[in-house]
Amino acid sequence: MCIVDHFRFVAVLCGDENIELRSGSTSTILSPLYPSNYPNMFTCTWFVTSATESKRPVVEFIVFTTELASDILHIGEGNTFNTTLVSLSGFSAPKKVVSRTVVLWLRFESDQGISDKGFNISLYLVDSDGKFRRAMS
Ligand SMILES: [Ca+2]
Repeated sequence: MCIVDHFRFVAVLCGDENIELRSGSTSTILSPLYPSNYPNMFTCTWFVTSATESKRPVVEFIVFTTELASDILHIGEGNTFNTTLVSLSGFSAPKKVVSRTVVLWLRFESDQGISDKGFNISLYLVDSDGKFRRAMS
């Protein structure tokens, strides 16, 4: 979500967003200002929760492109930022990340300088098998 006013000042609203997924439904996460380049010095967080105890959130990457090693998307499990599953930058996103728990979080942090398009991510639920998977295809 973004707001552009008459003075070409751009305020980006993102972060502290909670997404509850239900079985059979999908949701989308876009980097701020997508498909334009994301802003510098920016942090966005999302918590994705499965509404069904037996199912786990899946993050599927449609587009991922950020400044390598500088603008990083962290994905982890649980209600805090303690458990990180993957930290992604550049073009090296896996196809999917499957959570082991009902809550998955994403945190994107951009530094100053070079920006890029960012990401377009699809979210949905799968049956739980208790394993973290990082599918490459
Ligand atoms: Ca950057």
